[in-house]
Amino acid sequence: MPANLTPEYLSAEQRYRQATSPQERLEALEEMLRTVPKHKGTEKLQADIKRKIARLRQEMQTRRGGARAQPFFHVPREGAGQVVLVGPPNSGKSSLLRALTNATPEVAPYPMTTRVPQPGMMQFEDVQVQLVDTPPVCKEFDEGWLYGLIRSADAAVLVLDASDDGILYLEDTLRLLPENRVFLVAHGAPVPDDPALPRGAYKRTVVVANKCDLPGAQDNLPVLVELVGARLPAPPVPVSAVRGDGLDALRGRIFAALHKIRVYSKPPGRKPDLDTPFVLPKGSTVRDAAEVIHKELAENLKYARLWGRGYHGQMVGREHMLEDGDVLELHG
Ligand SMILES: Nc1nc2c(ncn2[C@@H]2O[C@H](COP(=O)(O)OP(=O)(O)OP(=O)(O)O)[C@@H](O)[C@H]2O)c(=O)[nH]1
Ligand SMILES: [Mg+2]
Repeated sequence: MPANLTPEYLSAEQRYRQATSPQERLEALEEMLRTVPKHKGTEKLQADIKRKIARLRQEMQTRRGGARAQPFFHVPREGAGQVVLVGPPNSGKSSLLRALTNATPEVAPYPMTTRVPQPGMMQFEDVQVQLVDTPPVCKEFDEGWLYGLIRSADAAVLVLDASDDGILYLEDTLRLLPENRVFLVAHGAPVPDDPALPRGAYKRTVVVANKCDLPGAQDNLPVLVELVGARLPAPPVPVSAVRGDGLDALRGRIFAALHKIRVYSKPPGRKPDLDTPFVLPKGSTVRDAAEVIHKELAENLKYARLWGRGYHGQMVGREHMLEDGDVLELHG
């Protein structure tokens, strides 16, 4: 037992020993983790506390759930699209939700913190994207709704811990996802259209290696890639939820994974409304946009004028394919 434990720590430890309910034990353990001096000499002790917390949370969950209770969570879509944050335990999914949105999910230095999904809205330029923090994908968290939630999302962010040299959890994650019919594909990739698979099982995915601010991360990341790189949908992009590295670029990548475009409407003779884009699937045509912008007009649309990449008000037909950022003036 390290000698320099503080009185706060010792009293938390005493409370832990005298606790009469799992909730009390959990609170005492969390207090112990907060107050234990953080240095080399206490590393084993810290790890031991974290293990106890993880195990206790697991037990409490099982007890609450019971044999018949089938928890189920569904998150209604909002904004330009729904993107799930998935990954092994403790990789920083909740921290990323905190960093990218106004949501404040619980963050803690041990695995199995998140037990229910939590959404938050991420601003990217002039659109809002819904991010959903989820429980870890690991065999300890065994609730089928998690995979249903991932399958029904529009895209995913796979959050890895760049500083973690133990990949056992990650191995589990990469095995469990396909076992539960979730197939992660690169975010620019065409989604395979296999009728044998349930709809939406392929998820365009941005892979991030979080915690790149930690000293070990730089050396560890290439090792991680060496070990599991072939099974990742894309090379991991280093980010830090805590320090903010790479987060601006990440917002753009997440929007790109949605495969959507923004189209702005310009009423004839007036200025375009550049504040509120219409968000449409990539590949949408002038006709598709008209359906959304002005349904009645869409039916007898004569022509449209376009401003955007390479266009300066030229006339385009109904089948003209639009691009992100196009400004459209509809004429009926
Ligand atoms: N240094 C550093 N620590 C981080 C970073 N992101 C998260 N952490 C820490 O990693 C631990 C786990 O973070 P969480 O956000 O709770 O991880 P999670 O993936 O949501 O964990 P579960 O809900 O248990 O699956 C906490 O101690 C965080 O403070 C980061 O970018 N840098
Ligand atoms: Mg979490």
